[in-house]
Order: sequence, then structure tokens, then C-alpha cells
Amino acid sequence: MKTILIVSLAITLGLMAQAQGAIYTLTAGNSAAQFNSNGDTAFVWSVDGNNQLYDEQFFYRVGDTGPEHSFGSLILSGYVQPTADTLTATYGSLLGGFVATVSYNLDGGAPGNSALYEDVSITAGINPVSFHLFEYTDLDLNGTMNDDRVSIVRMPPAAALAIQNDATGPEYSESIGVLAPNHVEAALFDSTLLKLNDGVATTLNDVLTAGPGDVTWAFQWDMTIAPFQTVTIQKAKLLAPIPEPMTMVGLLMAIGGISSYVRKYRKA
Ligand SMILES: [Ca+2]
Ligand SMILES: [Ca+2]
Ligand SMILES: [Ca+2]
Repeated sequence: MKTILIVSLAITLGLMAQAQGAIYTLTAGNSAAQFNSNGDTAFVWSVDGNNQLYDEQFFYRVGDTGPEHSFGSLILSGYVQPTADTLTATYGSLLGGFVATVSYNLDGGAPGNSALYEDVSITAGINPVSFHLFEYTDLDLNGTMNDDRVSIVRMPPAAALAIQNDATGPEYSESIGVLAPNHVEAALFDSTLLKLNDGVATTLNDVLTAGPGDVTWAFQWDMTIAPFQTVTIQKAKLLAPIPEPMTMVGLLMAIGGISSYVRKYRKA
């Protein structure tokens, strides 16, 4: 059973900065997001003052055996916030085998609307790297955790989409990963999180739906990266009131491609 995060900026900044590293806050229009530098963890994404997020983390595994680790367990080589709505975290080193960079860009919008864009880049060092990247997301839409549903739509090789709804609305979420993940997992908290912290190699189970309940979802990318080459995965997460009939899937089909979708909506 998880506890709901009561967001008090003063308490959050004071206590969590002390216990778990620095807190970074992105703001854009009606939206705000908060990140913990130590755990590469986003734990607040608020729209019009209402938090919709419980936890988002990236994990990785090198090779096919052994445990996954959170990005936060890597050496943090850079954490910069050039503007109020952008943040870039850099982990690891080429000498250590690879560098991982996560760039976040928050976009405010009309009431109820927000977008969070994420680019994850992995650069290999002198040797090729067998890299498994995991994105784990636990949204609690409308601040209520036990009444959400999630469906994952796989669209290989280009993309995958996770669509989460709240039983009573109005908020819903769509998240797209450009470069389709090799495996996905929709689940109830905290089964996926336990697997990513259990000390042995995990492959997500490709279950596509979960809920109603405290749903979570995760994507897994398996890749071999050549020496000094970089692989970048682009993500877009949207929050909006109950969607019009044309969802992101329809929009993608209408405009003929996921990359064009991201380009269209990504801020210059
Ligand atoms: Ca809910
Ligand atoms: Ca595991
Ligand atoms: Ca949830």
C-alpha cells in the first residue's frame, strides 16, 4: 500500500532535499513537475494545481543477466536546468561503459492540458553495450489511485502508446514512445516495481491492460549500441480532459507518422 504524496512545497524541498538529493521543479503555464536528482525520479506532475503523478523512473540493465538498476544509482555527472521548463540529467561515463542523458521539457496548456517530453540518449564507450532500458510510470489520475485503467497499444517498429483513464474523469493521459519498445507491461502497483528491484534479470511480460485499480505501466527497450554511438528514444506524455473522439492514435494515423506527431507538438 502506498501513501499519497501530500504536496507541500516547503516540506518537500526541505525534507526530501536533505534525505534524497536535490529537488528540481519545472514550470510552464498551468503545469509544474518535480524531480529528485538522486533517484532520477519524477514524483509530481501537476496541472492547474492538481497532482496526477506518483512516480516515474528509468532503470537499466547491461547484458542479459543480473539485476536492473535505477539511473539514480549511477554517478550523476550533470544536472542542469537552463530554463524554467527544461531539465537535463546526465549519468555515468564513457570510461564506465556508457553515458545516459535524460532531457525533460514541460509544456503548459489550456485548462486540464499539459505535456511532458522526454528524450533518453544512451552513448556507448569504447566497447559495444548490450543495453536494456526500462521506463516505469505510476500515474494516479485526479489524485485518486484505485480507480484508473490503462491500455497499451503496440505499433512496431515505430512506437507504443499507453492510455490511462480515470473512472470518473476528467483527466486522462496518453504517453507515446518513439522507437517501439521490445516489451511492455501494464500492472497493478507494485508488481512491476518489485521486479525492477529484485536483483535478477527481468523481461516485461507484455500484458497490455490493467485495472480498475492503482495501475502502472512500463516499457522496455533492448538494444546493442556500437562503440561511441548514441541511441535516442523520444517520449511524449500528455494529460488532458476526457478526450474528443480523435485520440492520439487517430491523430497519428491522420498525420501519417509518430515522428511527425512529436515534431509537431515538441516546442522549438
Ligand atoms: Ca484516479
Ligand atoms: Ca529484476
Ligand atoms: Ca497508479
